[in-house]
Formats: sequence, C-alpha cells, structure tokens
Amino acid sequence: MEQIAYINNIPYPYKNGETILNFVKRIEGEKIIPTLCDAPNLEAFGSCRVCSVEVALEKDGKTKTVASCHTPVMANSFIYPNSESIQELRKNIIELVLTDHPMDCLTCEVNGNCELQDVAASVGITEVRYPEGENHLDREKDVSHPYMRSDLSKCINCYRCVRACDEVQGEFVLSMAGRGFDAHIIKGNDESFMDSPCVSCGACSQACPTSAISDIFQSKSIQATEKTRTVCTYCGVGCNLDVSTKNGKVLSIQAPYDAEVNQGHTCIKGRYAFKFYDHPDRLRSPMIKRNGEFEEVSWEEAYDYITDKFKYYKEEFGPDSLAGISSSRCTNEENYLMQKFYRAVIQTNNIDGCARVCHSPTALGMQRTFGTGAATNSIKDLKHTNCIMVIGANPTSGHPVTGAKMKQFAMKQDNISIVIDPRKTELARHATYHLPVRPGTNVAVLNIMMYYIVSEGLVDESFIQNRTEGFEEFKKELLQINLQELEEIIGVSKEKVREAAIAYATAPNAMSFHGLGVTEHSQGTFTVMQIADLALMTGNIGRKGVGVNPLRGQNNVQGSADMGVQPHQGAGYLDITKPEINKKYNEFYGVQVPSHIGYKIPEMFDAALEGKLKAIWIIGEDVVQTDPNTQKVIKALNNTDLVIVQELFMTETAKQADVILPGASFLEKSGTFTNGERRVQRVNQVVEPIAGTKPDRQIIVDMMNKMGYTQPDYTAEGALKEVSEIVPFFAGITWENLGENGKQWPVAPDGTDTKILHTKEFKRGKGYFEFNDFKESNEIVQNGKEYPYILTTNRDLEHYNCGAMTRRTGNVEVHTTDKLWLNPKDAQEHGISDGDFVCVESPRGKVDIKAWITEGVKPGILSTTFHFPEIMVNNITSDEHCSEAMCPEYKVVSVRIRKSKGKQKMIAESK
Ligand SMILES: Nc1nc2c(c(=O)[nH]1)N[C@H]1C(S)=C(S)[C@@H](COP(=O)(O)OP(=O)(O)OC[C@H]3O[C@@H](n4cnc5c(=O)[nH]c(N)nc54)[C@H](O)[C@@H]3O)O[C@H]1N2
Ligand SMILES: Nc1nc2c(c(=O)[nH]1)N[C@H]1C(S)=C(S)[C@@H](COP(=O)(O)OP(=O)(O)OC[C@H]3O[C@@H](n4cnc5c(=O)[nH]c(N)nc54)[C@H](O)[C@@H]3O)O[C@H]1N2
Ligand SMILES: [Mo]
Repeated sequence: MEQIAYINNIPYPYKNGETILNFVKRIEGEKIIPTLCDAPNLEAFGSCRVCSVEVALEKDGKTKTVASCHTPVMANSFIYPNSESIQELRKNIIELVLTDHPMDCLTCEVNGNCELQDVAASVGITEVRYPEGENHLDREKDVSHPYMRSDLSKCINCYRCVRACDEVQGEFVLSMAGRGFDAHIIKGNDESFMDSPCVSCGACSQACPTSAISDIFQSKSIQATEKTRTVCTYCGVGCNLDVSTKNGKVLSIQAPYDAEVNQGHTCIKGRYAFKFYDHPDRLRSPMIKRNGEFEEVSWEEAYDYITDKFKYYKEEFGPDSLAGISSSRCTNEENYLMQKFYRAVIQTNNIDGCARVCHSPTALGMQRTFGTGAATNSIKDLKHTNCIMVIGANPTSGHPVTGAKMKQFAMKQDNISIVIDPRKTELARHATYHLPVRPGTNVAVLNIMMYYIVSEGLVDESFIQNRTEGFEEFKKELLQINLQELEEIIGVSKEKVREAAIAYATAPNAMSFHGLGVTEHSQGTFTVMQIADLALMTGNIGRKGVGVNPLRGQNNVQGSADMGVQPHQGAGYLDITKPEINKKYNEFYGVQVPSHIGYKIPEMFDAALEGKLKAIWIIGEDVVQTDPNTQKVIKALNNTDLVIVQELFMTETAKQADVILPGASFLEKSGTFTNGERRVQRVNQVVEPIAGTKPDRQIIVDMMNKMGYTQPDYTAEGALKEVSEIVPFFAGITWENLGENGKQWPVAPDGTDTKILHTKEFKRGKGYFEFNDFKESNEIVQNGKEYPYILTTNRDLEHYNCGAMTRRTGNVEVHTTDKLWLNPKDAQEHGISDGDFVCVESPRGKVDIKAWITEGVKPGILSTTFHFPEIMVNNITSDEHCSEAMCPEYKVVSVRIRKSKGKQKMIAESK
C-alpha cells in the first residue's frame, strides 16, 4: 500500500524510511530547506538544527519541531517546512553561529562559495542583531602541509570534516576537543596536518561548508569558468573527477557525489596530484638523438625518420624484428590503435603492455578456471558480503577509495576479514585474521586452507556437482599434502590458517580480492587458479557479494588487454592462432595479419640482446625503472637499433631513446578507460594539449598513414565504434550511451551491461579444478644461502609506479623517498638505526635505501618501493618469472644487508 504524508497540506507518496529532508527536497526542490551539518555522502547528524521543520499528526494539529535530516517521514503526518516560527528559528540559529564567526567575508577565500553565506542569505539575514561576540581570530592557520590548510577561526563546529574523515576515509584523524566556546577541531593528537596521520584525501576539505578546512587549490572557492567530468589517470579504481578550469588552465579537482565508483571521494593522487600536467619538465618537442645528444626536430622529420627505418627493418629482417609496448595509462582507443598498428601495419604480434609485469597471471589463471580473466563482481558488492579475503594486496595504498571501503567493512562487528600478506598492512591491522606468510608461499597457504575446507566437509556439494569439473582428481591430490611441512614453509600456524579457512567457507557470502602479492611470483598463475578454486568449492560465484576480484593496477590496464595489447590474443581476447579468428581479423583490418604468437616483454629484451630485435616503440612505460633487472633492460635497449619513446617526461627509459615523441596526458584528450570492475567510462578532454605535444592517438594514426595504411582521423565516437565492431563484449557500447557512470562489460547489443559474471554458467562452460603443489622459487633455491634475507617490493600511497608524475607534484613533499622496512631484531644485529642507509645487495647488484625500523615485517623479511630513480631498486630484482604468464617475480628477491658506509660518507662530505 502506498504511504502518504502531507507537505503544506498537500498529500504526496513517500518512500519507506525516507527522511523528511529527502522527502521534501524530492518534492519541492533542493533548496527548499537550508542545511549546514548535512552533506550528500555523510550519515545524517542532526546537530545544527537549521533544517528543522514543523510536523503535526493531524491537519492544523499541534506541531513539533524536528531536525528533518534525521527524522523519518511518518504516515499521514503534516509537514510544514517553512512556517513562520521555523523561519524565525533558523534565523536565530544562524545569527548565533555568526556571532563568533569573523565577518571578513569580502577577503575570505570562499567568498561567494561559502555555504554559511548561502544559508544566511536564504534565511533572510541581512545584518546580525547581536553585538559581535568573541571570535576565534587567535586560532593559528595551519600551513604545514603541501596541500591541506586549516583556519579554525572560520569553524562553525558542524562536524562535517570529522564525519568525512571517519565515515568516508575511515582515518579518524580529526576530532573535537574542548567544550562550549572553546570547542575546536584537532588533528591527531592536536598537531599540524603534516605531523598528523592525515592521508591527504581531501574529504574534509570537500565537506567543510566554510573555509575552516581547505586546500592550497582552494578547491571550493574556485571561480571556475568551466567544469569537466573525467576519470582519474592513476589506479584501476577509476574515480570520476570534476576538474575546474579557467582560461584553459586546471585550477582544482573535486569528486562528484553522484559518481557510482567513488561517491564524492577520491585520494591524494586523484584530487591533488595533477600539477605534473603543465610542469616545466614536460617534453615539448619531438627529438632525435644524434652523436649522443637529443636534438629537437619537427613532427614531420621525426615521422619520416621512423617510417624509413621501420620500412627498412621490415623489408630486411621481417616484421618480427619490430616490437611495441603500449601504455595502460592511455585510453582504450589508443591501445586499440597501437595493437592495430603492429598487427595490421607492421604485421607482427610483437605487442605487449604493462599487464605482463602486473596481472598477466590473473588474466591467464582466471581464463583457465572460468574462461574469462576479469573481476567477477563489482566493488559495491562490499555492501552485500559477510567476509572478505584480501590476499597480496594493500588497497589502502594502491586502491585508496576501495581500500577505505574495505577498512570500513573490516571495522564493523560481525564482518569477517582475512588478510594474507607478509607485512602488517593497514588493513591487516583491522583484520579478523592476518596470516603473515613468508613471501613466495601463497600456493602452500591456499592448499592448507583448501585442505581443511575439503576435509571438514565445508564444500558446496551441489555447486561442485552442477557447475564444475575435475574436483575428484583435485581432491585426491589435495588431501595428500604434508601439512607440517607446509606450515613450516609459510611460517604461520596451521591452526590459524584453518580458522581463516573455516571463516571463509562458512560465511553466507565471501568475496576475495587479490593483488600483486599473488601474481608477481614464479607460481603466480597457479595462485590465481587456487583463489578461483576456493570460490568454486564453496559456491562463492555468480551472485552479489561473492566472487574473485583482482584489484587491477593501472587506470586502464583492464582496457589495454581488452583491446588486444597482448602477443597471443587480439582485440577482444580472440586467439590469433585460430584460422577462423585470423580470417576475421584479416577481413576487418583489410590486410593479412600474422597468426603466430609474438614476443612478451621479457622475450622482446631477450631478442634484443640476441640482436634479433631492430626497433621498439614504447608508449608511456618506464621499463628501465620498472622492469626487473635494470641493467639488463638498459643493455637490451642499447642493443636495439631504434628505440622510440613516447612520453610526458624524460624518464630513465626516455634517456635511452633514439627518438622521443611528446605525448599528451589524460587531461588533454578524450576516449575511454576501463576500470578494475570492467567499467568502461568516458575520459573527457579538459584542456588543450600542451604546446608541442600531440595526443597519443594522433601520433599513432599519423604513423599508420605514413606507413601506408589508411586510418581515418580520430574522434572518440568513431574509434569506439570501430572497437565495438570487433570486440564482442563491447557490442552495445557507444560514446553516447556510456553516460556519466559508464557501463560494465559485456555490454549486449541493446546496451544492457553486466554487474556480475558467471551467474548461470562459465565462459568455458564448467569451472575447472586443477591442483598445483608448492614449489620453492628458484631465486631462493639458488641464492638463498648467500643472500639470506627476502626483499619484497610494493608501493606507497603518495607515489605512483615510476613516479614520473607524482614526483612532479606536492606529493613529493609528503613522501620524500623509498624506504626499507626492517624488523628491529635485524636492525640491531647489523647496527642499523632508523634513517640510516642500508646497502641491500642481490646477485644482480646493490642499492642504498633509508631504513625504517618496524614490527610490520618479521625478522628476515624486508620491503621497499620502486618510486625513486635515485634508488632504482630494480637494479637488484631478478629475471625469475611466473612459469605460465612470464610476470616477473618482484615479490621475492634474495638479498643480504649491511649498514651502508658509502652513502653516509657521501652525506658527511656534502655537509
Ligand atoms: N599509490 C599507488 N597506487 C597504485 C600504484 C602505485 O604505484 N602507487 N600502482 C598501481 C598498480 S600498477 C598496481 S598493479 C596496483 C598494485 O597494488 P597491490 O596489488 O596492492 O600491489 P603491491 O603494493 O605491490 O603489493 C601488495 C601486497 O603484496 C604483499 N606481498 C608480497 N609478497 C607476498 C606474498 O608472497 N604473498 C602474499 N599473500 N602477499 C605478498 C606485499 O606485502 C604488499 O602489501 O596498485 C596501483 N595503484
Ligand atoms: N620492483 C618492482 N617493480 C615493479 C612493480 C613492483 O611491484 N615492484 N610493479 C610493476 C607493475 S605492477 C607495473 S604496472 C609497472 C608499472 O610501470 P610503468 O608502466 O613504467 O609505470 P608508470 O609510472 O605507470 O609509467 C608510465 C609512464 O607513462 C607516462 N604517461 C602517463 N600518462 C601518459 C599518457 O597519456 N601518454 C604517454 N605517452 N605517457 C603517459 C608517465 O609519464 C610514466 O613515465 O611497474 C612494475 N615494476
Ligand atoms: Mo601494475
């Protein structure tokens, strides 16, 4: 039965549980009731009372004044949102607020965009009747931080910042101290933004209605002439961003509240780390290296130079003497064009991308078990699950908006969270179970988990029966594992593993998330298959709140593989070796494309060292800094006749180039990115490309035409149309129908998208069980004796991969260098103190890194990041890689350590 309530004596239907505020706003419009402490992404709070309304139980009956933001509508009640007495009440409240608020509006940074000003005007205040009271002008402004600012003289104690920090980011940095007139916001233990544990997500700044908390970009106050919605360039979460511009310059970035992905939230990189885009270091002209020096040349000269050489190598040494690396930082359309260039124009399948060094084992492992290599569910399923298993991922740094949601999940009573990670990550600190396994032993710990689930009869028999194959054989092998031996290998008690396994298997809905701690190993693909097996045996597939969910890395790494940036599958994951597929591509591209598998990235470098690779074109990937074994990569590039690097900056790789082509960043182009939940979203050009640069797609299209292949000029609509004609799961995607929030593939021709995969059957028919036993990494077998420590490498919140972009923003002031996590026991043994440089040596070489002494790693385990070229940690990582997918084993490096003498001496000398 429809429920009715009255607004000003007119009846309207309301939704069950709807607050009076939302009800009245929905019927009468946004501005009808003023609010101060309310915000779209926060729970109702009911403290400022500005949103008060009168409610009576019968017409013209006795009314009661209630805060509309947190009072639900009652059936048949009579609501008077703007009665005379309510208007008087609101005016009084605001006047009181204003008495201790400084009246320096004209010189205030948010003048014209201040919510307090708006509300004051809307309740009809023209002057304050009370004498100006005491105010808080003695409160010092906090300018300690490169981004965050506070001026608490402007604070009206609405708690929005405190609630944003708690409810949105889950950081609990802000709180209220003191009472009455002295009540004030503090950060951490009453310290500055810089000294507090603030993660600079800016949620508080976006939430603050005045300028009490803001940021250096004055994001709220900006008198922008234009706002453009686009998608973040950093990680695979795919946050939507509202970018404000004036006179063609980016002023600030805010997060739209109506974005399905990020609901008004984003992180320090998305919101604040954009100033790389017009940094003086941007490459601004094509260049050719002559006699060891780069010379600026025209685009025509660069194109002709490359075209002549490409034609010559192709003719003389065959198409397979050329190779390309495409960029997951670029759009789908650009990646599609780049693989098309290699397949249709050069006629080689030598095309690969950063997924190789990242989640290639995920794609392969999930294809083997399910048939599709992408996340099965959506991030919003965190609302529908009872248990999360996070293995080898550190989302509060790598995927901060998702990480914040997971942290909120883990902090709720009754929710189960299992974190499998050698380090005590932020999520591990909140987890129900943290299993700190030795790096490289995932296969062992997952086999123990599955052993207990099977032997204790916790499997989902009917799911196994109806939806899977291979279980009997699998079970036979699984039950033969040696628990004692494996327990020793992982370094965690099997009892604890058993408890976690039971928690996962008995949860009504359990969802797994995994990252590079799973994939970047010699047994990476097998581990992914085990995670998929765990879901299969417990029936955690095909509905809300379950599934296998890789936290994909780059903003568009999902998309670049979807578009065919892989040497064995073309656009749409079609197997290039199959004759019928080859025919399909031949017809579509109008030329003969090759049907033998091309080089993966490590094979490109091997071919270069053997003299077989003549030319390589690398777009947006700093392989020298980020691929393993740096010195080998440099040798390989030096041994390649023509190295073309298309970049924003003079990276370590660009320095090795023969030709440099200056590309354009995400703010300067249109297209689409696909996030980690298969969501294809529109990237809209915000500003013109920096003078001298070209959008990457333009460069590729120009090169196609120069090489004699007719490719029409680029439009976002046109390119997407071509993609949708060849990639089956893009069939129903058009630029138009993507709308603001995108669509999750597969998208049927009628435009219907897919939130959850494998609901009825798997792409390959039945889910496939395959048992794999633990095998010690070669790195440890061969080098473990001489190099007894294990170093694992990962990332920090503030910097992004090679750091070319984030090191050119204020982030570098927040986080200044890579640091080495070192257990106190190990530190003591080597006489190392916090901040000392430590020489970390592997069979490949040595690097000096600053020590950070912490219980976050066990004795014998070290951890660091790879964001700073001065450190260049990949000088010491190895060539070991996943046996199936060739993803490098960045996560297990055998090393020895000592206090670094050289570095200290250098520092002493420079004083
Ligand atoms: N701030 C920031 N965000 C990023 C990036 C960045 O550079 N900076 N990069 C983006 C990219 S490209 C990617 S791919 C993602 C990566 O994001 P994640 O997948 O979270 O990657 P990492 O931080 O490298 O490693 C994750 C965790 O694996 C753990 N680990 C190491 N060895 C093992 C092991 O043997 N077993 C288990 N179970 N765990 C292990 C590490 O301790 C670490 O906590 O992040 C993306 N987001
Ligand atoms: N030791 C260690 N090494 C690792 C890892 C690890 O865990 N440990 N992780 C690995 C992983 S998962 C990954 S994905 C790789 C990432 O390694 P990279 O792909 O090398 O890392 P990014 O910093 O993302 O580099 C992208 C480059 O693209 C440029 N760029 C950005 N946008 C554009 C654009 O629109 N056009 C053009 N032309 N250029 C652009 C940037 O300036 C930057 O130099 O690193 C790997 N390396
Ligand atoms: Mo990655």
